[in-house]
Amino acid sequence: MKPTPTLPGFTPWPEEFAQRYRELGLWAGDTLYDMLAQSCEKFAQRTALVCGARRWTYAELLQRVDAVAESLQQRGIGAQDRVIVQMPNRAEFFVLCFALFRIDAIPVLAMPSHRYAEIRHFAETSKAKAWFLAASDAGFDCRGLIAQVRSSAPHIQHIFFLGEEDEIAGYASFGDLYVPNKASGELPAAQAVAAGQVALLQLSGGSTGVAKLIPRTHDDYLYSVRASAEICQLNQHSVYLCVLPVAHNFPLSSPGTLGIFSVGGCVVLAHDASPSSAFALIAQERVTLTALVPPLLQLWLQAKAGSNVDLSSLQVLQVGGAPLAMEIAQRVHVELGCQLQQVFGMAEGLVNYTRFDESEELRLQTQGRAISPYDEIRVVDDDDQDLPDGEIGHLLTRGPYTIRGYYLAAQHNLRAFTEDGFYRTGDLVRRKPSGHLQVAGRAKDQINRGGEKIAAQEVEAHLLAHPGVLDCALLGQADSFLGERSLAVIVLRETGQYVGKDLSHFLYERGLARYKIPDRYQFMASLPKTAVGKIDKRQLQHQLAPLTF
Ligand code: AMP
Ligand code: DBH
Repeated sequence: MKPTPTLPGFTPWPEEFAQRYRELGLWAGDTLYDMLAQSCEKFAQRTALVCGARRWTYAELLQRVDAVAESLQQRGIGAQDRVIVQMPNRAEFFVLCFALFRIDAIPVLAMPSHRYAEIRHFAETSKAKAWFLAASDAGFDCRGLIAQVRSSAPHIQHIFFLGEEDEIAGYASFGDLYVPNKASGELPAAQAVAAGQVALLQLSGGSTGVAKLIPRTHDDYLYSVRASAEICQLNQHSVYLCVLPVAHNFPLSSPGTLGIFSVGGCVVLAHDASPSSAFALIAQERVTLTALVPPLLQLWLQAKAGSNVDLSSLQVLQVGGAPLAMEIAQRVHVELGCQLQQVFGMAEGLVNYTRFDESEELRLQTQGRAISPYDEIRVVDDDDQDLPDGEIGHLLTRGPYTIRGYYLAAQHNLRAFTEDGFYRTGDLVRRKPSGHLQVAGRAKDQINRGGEKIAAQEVEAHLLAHPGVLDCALLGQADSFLGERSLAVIVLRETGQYVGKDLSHFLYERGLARYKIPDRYQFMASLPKTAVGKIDKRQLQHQLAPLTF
């Protein structure tokens, strides 16, 4: 009998649910490493991964994974240790993650865009033992960042860089991991890792304070990946282009790169998100499937017009992460020559897809239906009373791959989940009798900036730390390209003392990721308040309504 989940701070499913999911065969008892190893048995010589000039077969990928697993183990990284993985779209991301799965260590999936404020928080919450990052990301020099994180997170014993020429004195480079530093180490049998254990910590977009960590087990994550691969009809001939940041839940698991690995297909990594790079890779590698957020889709449509690039291999274009306008959805088939699949998902679990055989109306006008017949969906009013189909309400969900609690967040979990374990998504939806959902808005205090989620409270807390700021509120404002941009409404202690640029610079200096820095500022004498003295954002939005970008 394998051990039951042991990571403190992880909320397991109640035993009766876990047992049911196992009996139904949804939780198959394999780890994410087992999945890769199984594909390697069947498809050893097929290409698993294309990254720049590098092309690795499944056998070559697995061999690197095992070498790195051994190296990590010899450096003292082991069962349930947390490791911050902040990697760009490079092959090493997979080598590292599968190696960590192999030794039962837990990647904390940070984004390359994250800076001191975020990394410090992940490090402190997870008590990570190691941190992997790219030495320079788009001109950003990480030396200062490392020094800051080092001093606030002494438990980080290892820092590894990815890069060719970007060795930094005193730190190890990723390449060193291919060479085990001692001869002795033997890996424990892969079967020693229990599939019920936490496999990875995903990030939530957050709606309060700071991003919460999302514990996903091998069993639940792999179920969502395999079921997604089936819905998307993937097979060993599928070629997936990964344009979005590789660690994000959408390109990782819906069905994404892991879905491709589960069927013996090929993952092609785009090193940048520009349409020209993506188009060249699609033509060259005969890509069949990719996933975008709505603003990227708009850039693709623009770039495709008037270009004679060959996208004929592309069968399916998935779009998700943020609301997609009907007018744009309609253009996919006509202008790009492939089928649109809408994906409405969340790193906490539930993922919805439109299916290929559904009517055009469903495919263009809904965000799909849940992966699993065992996903439980409720649409409720403000008092948690169920609403009839067709009415807009709060989406609550529970199921075989939706978490029962954020990691180490007991207080927050009381609000984010119902007593009987439904996750309060914060999304407002309308359900059709067929089970299809239409996203109609959101109740959470979050801004969805082209798929990148910003918790208003997090940015407000940083703004309030500025000595000149008396009061503030971060709002989303409609934007035809990003869907929403952020607007900071500021009350200064002394009128005219600071301008937006000063505040942006302040946030930047505090190490806030760039996408969270407000797009624009509005200065006011005071903010409208509710009866209990909270900022009345609805009223504020109303007052500012005539403003456009
Ligand atoms: P996160 O919790 O950070 O993983 O973000 C998930 C959230 O992104 C969902 O709860 C929605 O608010 C939003 N989202 C994801 N996909 C879509 C979509 N297709 N349409 C509208 N909103 C979406
Ligand atoms: O936005 C998301 O987080 C998201 C979108 C589509 C997601 O997590 C997913 C699919 O799995």
